[in-house]
Amino acid sequence: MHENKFFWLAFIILFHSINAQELCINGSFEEWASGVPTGWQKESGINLTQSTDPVYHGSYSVGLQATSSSNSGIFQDILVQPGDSYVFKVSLYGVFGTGTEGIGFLISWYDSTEHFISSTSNVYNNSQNVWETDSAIVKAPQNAHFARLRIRCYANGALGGYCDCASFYNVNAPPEGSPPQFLYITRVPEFPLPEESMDILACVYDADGDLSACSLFYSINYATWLALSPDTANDSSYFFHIGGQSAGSFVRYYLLAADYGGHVVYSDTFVLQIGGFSFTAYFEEQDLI
Ligand SMILES: [Ca+2]
Ligand SMILES: [Ca+2]
Repeated sequence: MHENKFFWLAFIILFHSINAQELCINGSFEEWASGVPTGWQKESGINLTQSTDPVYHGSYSVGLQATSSSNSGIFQDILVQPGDSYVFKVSLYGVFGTGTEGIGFLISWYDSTEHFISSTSNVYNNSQNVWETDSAIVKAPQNAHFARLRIRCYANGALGGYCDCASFYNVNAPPEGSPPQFLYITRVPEFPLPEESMDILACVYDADGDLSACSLFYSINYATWLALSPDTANDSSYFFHIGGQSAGSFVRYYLLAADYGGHVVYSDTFVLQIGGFSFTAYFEEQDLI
């Protein structure tokens, strides 16, 4: 047990020097060995499943099923700086219930002699059968040496739910993550007739799976830009509808995609003239569509 722990602490220090921001190992639960996600340890009284549905990010999440009325789950130990503040963030998908009938997480602090210091309060899922991302900002006690990140099932003797995308970082060094990218943007019809509406389809990819929004801005005849929310969104495809315009009108539009990591990216601006002879798209940024 101790050997295992110090192996991971050493690994975390190595990992930390490569990637200075994200401190949690295998937070997306993509790597597994012997039925347990790599980097995590399993408590007694819990059955884990390497789930492919539901999944918030990547190919797998972890299902937590308590075998009794005792709260139990998985944990990972991470070295901390005493007095520093950290964010612990986990995506939860509760299936049995909410609060103490579902799943959740907390942190227990330990000193350098591995003695328990204190625990934070629990954070539970508060919705059911849908992914939610919950977070806690916590301060490491002055005598803290490591944080034990704990994700647990609170439902009694039941499958409480699934978790994915666990993240732990110092508030002064948040992970950079990856920005969303527009894979393609298409317009149907490509050349709308006067008073004929058009549909814009945008396909957006975000490597770390934390896309939060995609919206479209358009302007008719160089008037004020108007924001449009998608009519429908299906996975990473977003559909927008711009109403018909009179002959000769100039329609301009661009799209915005944002993620929970604070990234905001813009597409190029597309320009067309309704029923006109010339149709143009121009590019404001070379590295975008
Ligand atoms: Ca995952
Ligand atoms: Ca992202």
